[in-house]
Amino acid sequence: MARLTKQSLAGVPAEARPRIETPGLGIVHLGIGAFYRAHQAVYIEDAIAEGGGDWAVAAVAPSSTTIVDALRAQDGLFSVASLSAAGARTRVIASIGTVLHAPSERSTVTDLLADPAIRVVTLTVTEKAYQPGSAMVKLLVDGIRARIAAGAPPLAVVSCDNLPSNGSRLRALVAEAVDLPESVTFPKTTVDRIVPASTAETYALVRNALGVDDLAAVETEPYKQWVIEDAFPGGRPAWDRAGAVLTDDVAPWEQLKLRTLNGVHSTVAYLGALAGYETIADALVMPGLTDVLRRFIADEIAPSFAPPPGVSVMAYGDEVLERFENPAIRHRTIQVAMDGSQKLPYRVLRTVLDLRARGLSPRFGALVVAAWMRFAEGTADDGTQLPLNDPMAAQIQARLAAGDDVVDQLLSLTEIFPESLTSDEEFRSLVREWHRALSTHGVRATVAGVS
Ligand code: CS2
Repeated sequence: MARLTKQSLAGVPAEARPRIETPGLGIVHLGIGAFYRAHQAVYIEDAIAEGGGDWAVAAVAPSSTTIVDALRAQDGLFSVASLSAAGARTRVIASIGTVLHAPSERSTVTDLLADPAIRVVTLTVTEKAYQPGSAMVKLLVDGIRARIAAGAPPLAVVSCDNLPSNGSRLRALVAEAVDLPESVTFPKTTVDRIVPASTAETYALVRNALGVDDLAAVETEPYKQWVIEDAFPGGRPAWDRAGAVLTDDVAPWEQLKLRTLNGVHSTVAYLGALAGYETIADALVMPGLTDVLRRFIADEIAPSFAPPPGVSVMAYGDEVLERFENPAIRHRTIQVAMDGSQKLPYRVLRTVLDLRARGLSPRFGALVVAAWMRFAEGTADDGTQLPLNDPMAAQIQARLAAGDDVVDQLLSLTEIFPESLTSDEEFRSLVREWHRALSTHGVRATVAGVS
């Protein structure tokens, strides 16, 4: 079967064709994973369709060559299938203008980062890349240095990863190595769309819908959201006309999303994987689980922060649970469970800390921590092995090997657990109780027995 290309596009059903002709470049993006393709790439396409402008993307892969090869063979085109019980809608996206591989084309990337035509840089590089000296930070630093040498035309550098104050965090990492001029800003954003890793089924579904093969296709849910701090000194695509929220204050949205959606996602991932469920949607049928999640949201997540004006955390939480139940999205529990050492602090431990500061008991927060510990131990309730895919896997395994008390051993990982939590005896004993229940009775009985 023919591949998706500019030429084969004529044979693709009209309603699935791109909304735009790819314009000139205006954005460099680092990290071309499935999430990027189903989220920002779509917002950019829609913003160009609504408001015009030279805002096509130079998409840079930090390591993988597979995606580079796939997109190059397709003139940068790829498709996004949004799936729900009501059916699928597939559309081809044309907002990527060129594709680069950072390790082998580094100087092309740094030249582009210095090019005045580029006015926005976006990043989806996952939590673990936000470390001093990471390849991503070095690349940005070199690019921004070159840009300063070229007269520092205005630039906005936009982190689209699930971290609190992502823009400030990225600015701090870059500022360690370079004196940042005022013409370079780091707007904060909150991104949201559930995008599982593509599988053979994704490619088959898209082949059926388009009549051509697309090896860069992604599947996702119909929902998407993007809240962006409006600080773009060199201009930006008309994202507001593409459904994004442009605001002065991203923080309440970020807390809402990280603590509710991501916090609950991780909870379902650990409990679900331990109980033997393959996907998030499958795990939600576990008797008693949605009651536990609703109580976690009502008793602990909602009181831990001030939501955006007019937003009810409970209503948002119910919408999140409905999204997780989408039967057409096969998001694997072990995919969401990966990198727990990087995710738990922002998704769950901040909620726990804020509750403790208010003198409230973090009962369900402790359950998530205990479930993560059981997951890290590597064996599901039915004896199946669970993969510990985590940049701290070696340290976690070393602690588990160092002593019999799993809770004490893992709570002593200071990169994950702040001192105020490890010295909190009430928290420790809550984690210990849940860990004992999960180890002795398993997840299903523990969840069903929550009163
Ligand atoms: C998920 C997120 O994999 C994970 O850890 O919680 O990728 C989640 O699907 C997105 O943040 C949704 O916007």
